[in-house]
Amino acid sequence: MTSSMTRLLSRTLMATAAACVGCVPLSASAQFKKPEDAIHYRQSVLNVMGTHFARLAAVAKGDLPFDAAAVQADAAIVLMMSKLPFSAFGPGTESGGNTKAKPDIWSKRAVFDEAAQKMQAEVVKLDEAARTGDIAKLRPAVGDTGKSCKACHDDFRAR
Ligand code: ASC
Repeated sequence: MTSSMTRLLSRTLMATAAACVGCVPLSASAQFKKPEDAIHYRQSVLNVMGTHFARLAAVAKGDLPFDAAAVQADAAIVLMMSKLPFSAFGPGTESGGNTKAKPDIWSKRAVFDEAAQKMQAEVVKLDEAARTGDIAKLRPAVGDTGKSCKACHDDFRAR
């Protein structure tokens, strides 16, 4: 192979790898062998999202010092995680593991999807606010995001 062919091939591979970053949520939908695997996956993602969101909430409350870089990193993780859980609420994953998911998720799917999209939209704004480096912008975005978490939990998660 000539060196120009090698360069072209490596560029093509890099472009393919970059494009695949965006297909993670899609590919995730087909990869569960058992309902328990989907349940474990969505609980794990939501746990990581909640852990990093809780740090932002603590900063917003003044319980943790404002560190712009840490805030941006936490928000970026929340943003990525926010895209992942919903492909793991597929048909047949109502039960199996240790789930608190209510049957309404599957019987009122449009309402659940709307709540999910509301949270995802708030998280996009949260990430934008975090990237301003301005705690005055972070605070209301944390409040709005927290409300969207709570709304879905109130309706769709058993106590
Ligand atoms: C969190 C977390 C949630 C939300 C919710 C906001 O930190 O784990 O589920 O905030 O409690 O009301």
